[in-house]
Amino acid sequence: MYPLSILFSALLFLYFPPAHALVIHAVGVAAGEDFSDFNGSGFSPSPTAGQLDSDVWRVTGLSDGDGSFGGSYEAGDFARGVAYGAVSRGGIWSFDTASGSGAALGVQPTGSDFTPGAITLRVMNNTPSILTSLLVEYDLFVFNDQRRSSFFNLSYSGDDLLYADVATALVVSPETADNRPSWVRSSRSFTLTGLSILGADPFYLRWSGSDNSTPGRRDQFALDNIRVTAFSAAPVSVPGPSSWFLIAIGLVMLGYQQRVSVLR
Ligand SMILES: [Ca+2]
Ligand SMILES: [Ca+2]
Ligand SMILES: [Ca+2]
Repeated sequence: MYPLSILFSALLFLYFPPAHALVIHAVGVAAGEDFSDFNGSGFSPSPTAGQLDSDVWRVTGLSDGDGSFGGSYEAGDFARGVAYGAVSRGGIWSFDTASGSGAALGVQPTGSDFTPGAITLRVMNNTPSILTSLLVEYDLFVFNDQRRSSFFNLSYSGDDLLYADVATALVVSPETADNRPSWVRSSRSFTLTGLSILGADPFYLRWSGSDNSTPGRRDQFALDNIRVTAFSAAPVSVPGPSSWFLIAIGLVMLGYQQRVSVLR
């Protein structure tokens, strides 16, 4: 059945150009985001300099509301601006994790912001291939300047409804605040397997966070250098016995219907 699926995907791809997303243009070639232009001025479907594309990025769980794909969120919690890291206002920041050269997509959780919350990245398969695995790489930065511990996790979904956790991606910030806080980077790399992403289909990566302990104010987190590389292992095959059986049933049903309509 694979050749038919590939043909169908290719037709979809030709007739429905993919929506805005982090676009995977070719198998084996990384698509990415390094936030180098992001200055914390919010999200828009037609982003101006310094904003992120809301067709690609969605933030939920802020006291100013939940973002949605394609919406405009250019003030308040969604647009906190640029800072080094030691902030207290809750929301989305451009954190300079490398003292002058490291804009990253950051969050300051508070009691009403990002507790819990999620940052979702929409990825689009713009290849004619069925993608069967994704290599997801990113840097996660933690600024442990407060005495509460928070967690940051990764999950993924094909329909933006049911998400599967990447259990090994869980990061928990230390409870005891650092004496001289600075950004601590961990480079993460995960291969998601068993996928079946057709051409022109979206796929979702979601970073979620919330409290891990109480009490106290909350540490800051930031995402950077995101890379998504897709692979396709779709074998070329002929229909198997069960498929032939279904096709035969279909032909019999078709014949029966035609016979019934002739008799009428
Ligand atoms: Ca960056
Ligand atoms: Ca808020
Ligand atoms: Ca802490």
